[in-house]
Amino acid sequence: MKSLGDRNKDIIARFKKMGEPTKTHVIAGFIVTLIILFVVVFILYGGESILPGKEEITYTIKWQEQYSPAIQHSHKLTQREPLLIEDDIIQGNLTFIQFELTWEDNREGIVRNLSDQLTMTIEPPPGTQTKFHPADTREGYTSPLRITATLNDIPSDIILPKLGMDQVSQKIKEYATNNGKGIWEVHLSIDPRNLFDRGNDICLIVTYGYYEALVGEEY
Ligand SMILES: [Ca+2]
Ligand SMILES: [Ca+2]
Repeated sequence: MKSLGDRNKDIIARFKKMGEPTKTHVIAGFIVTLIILFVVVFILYGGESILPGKEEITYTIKWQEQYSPAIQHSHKLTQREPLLIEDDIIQGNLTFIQFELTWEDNREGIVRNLSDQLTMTIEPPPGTQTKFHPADTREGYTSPLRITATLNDIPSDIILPKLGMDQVSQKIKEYATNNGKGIWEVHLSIDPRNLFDRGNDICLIVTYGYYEALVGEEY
């Protein structure tokens, strides 16, 4: 009986004796077998051990400011009946909210400072951290009257190397804020300032901005 070493020597000796075309066939067959083996391993193990893993993805979070469609309120405002307009803002991550009051005096006085005088006062939802520009109470003779409340700053972009999508979602939640969310009250009153003028038609336009996360990935 031949030993394993002797058998290997026989195989090598036979390979040496082969003609060149036969040698090429043997090598080609060996390469094809290797490729088939590789494909089988890839299918069996889902390629996870061969391709870059999830942990090698770098996620980036960029924040983009979006703007709401205008909310419009049209009303008749009289001296006898001041108005209270309420807007329930359900959007989170607010950057600002703006109130713009416009009107055209139906009985304009000859003297400019006898035109209708309108007063707008804004009451934010309880506990809101905000700054008003120019102020939360605003009086004026000329249209429009505009008050802007600034709310939350847009966060800086974030780079998250080697983290899963779950942790990215968690990070986005950490930057979410409800500051400014809720019912905003707008108190309106008018002084027509001439005898036969009872008040005026007014239009209040409310708009707000908010930030949203844009997630990108790099390998
Ligand atoms: Ca008027
Ligand atoms: Ca008037």
